[in-house]
Amino acid sequence: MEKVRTENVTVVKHTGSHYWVSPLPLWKPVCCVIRGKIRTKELYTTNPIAVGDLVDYQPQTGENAEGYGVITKIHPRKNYIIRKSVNLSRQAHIIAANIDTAFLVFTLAFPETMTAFADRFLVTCEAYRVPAVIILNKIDLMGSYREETEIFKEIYRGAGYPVIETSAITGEGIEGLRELCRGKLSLISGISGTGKSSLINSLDPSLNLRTGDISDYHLQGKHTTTFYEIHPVKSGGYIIDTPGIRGFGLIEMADQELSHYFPEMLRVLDGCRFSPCTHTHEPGCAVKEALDRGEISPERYSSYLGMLQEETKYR
Ligand SMILES: Nc1nc2c(ncn2[C@@H]2O[C@H](COP(=O)(O)OP(=O)(O)OP(=O)(O)O)[C@@H](O)[C@H]2O)c(=O)[nH]1
Ligand SMILES: [Mg+2]
Ligand SMILES: [Zn+2]
Repeated sequence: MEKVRTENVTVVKHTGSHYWVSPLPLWKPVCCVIRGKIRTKELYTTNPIAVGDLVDYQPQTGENAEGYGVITKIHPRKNYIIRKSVNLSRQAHIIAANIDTAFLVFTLAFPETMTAFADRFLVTCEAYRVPAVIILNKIDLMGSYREETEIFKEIYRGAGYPVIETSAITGEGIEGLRELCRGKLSLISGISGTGKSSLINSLDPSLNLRTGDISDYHLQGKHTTTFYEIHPVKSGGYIIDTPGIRGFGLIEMADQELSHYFPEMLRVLDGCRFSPCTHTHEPGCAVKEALDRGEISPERYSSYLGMLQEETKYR
């Protein structure tokens, strides 16, 4: 039998205590567990290992052991996306590691999914140097939200983020998405029911991922996708499908640091008279001047203020 690589393999699926790992591009998942202590720098995370992580494992030997292994080492991460749970434990959860692009899926047909969530997610992407792309999905339903759609696009393109529009139903925008995914490991994230799994199915129908029934989404806690899992896409690239997230808690960061994760603020903040500047009450603040000139959107600025307050409150 041909020997399959056991070092530097990618974690392709995470379910509770099990991690499926596979050498890429060869697709041959092996089911692994962690035994003993795995050294990671992050403290207080609910998961020491996440999809996208590169690990070494020891294949199990003996009867019926084929296809099983024990993870022995985790390699340093290029980047990762982490969120704090919004409940009292404030425990952190690593969503995925070593990703090239983070897609954030929105749909204005569910107006609740708007900017506060987007901005928290985007700040985390900036803090961990993950390029983010916003997807406005279900544009086939956007007829009655045309104005909101235009405003939304203006805010995020103005902040410096690509915004693409798609429909998993009509296929609009799917070719563009396909090009962005080719040759990359992409994360697809967003609240439940925005169409993440449907979009991946549009890219590669042979994956046949389970998608939700729209009428169920009014029930609280409904999540169709329940695992973090990497899927190889036929036209090239790998996509991580994720369960919908309801709230996105920011990891602690210093007040002075936060504005560095708003690209439109980072562009101008060297011009602030005071350094560090919180861009709230300080005179000669270049961020507030840019806000007055309309170069920074009031929505994004007020999101920034909200995060500042929240961070202070939890400290
Ligand atoms: N009209 C329309 N419906 C869509 C589109 N994309 C997805 N849907 C529908 O939205 C519902 C939810 O789609 P899913 O792909 O399961 O959503 P999800 O984001 O993966 O949801 P979770 O796995 O729970 O996080 C399904 O009924 C889809 O058919 C779209 O572009 N247009
Ligand atoms: Mg899904
Ligand atoms: Zn300032």
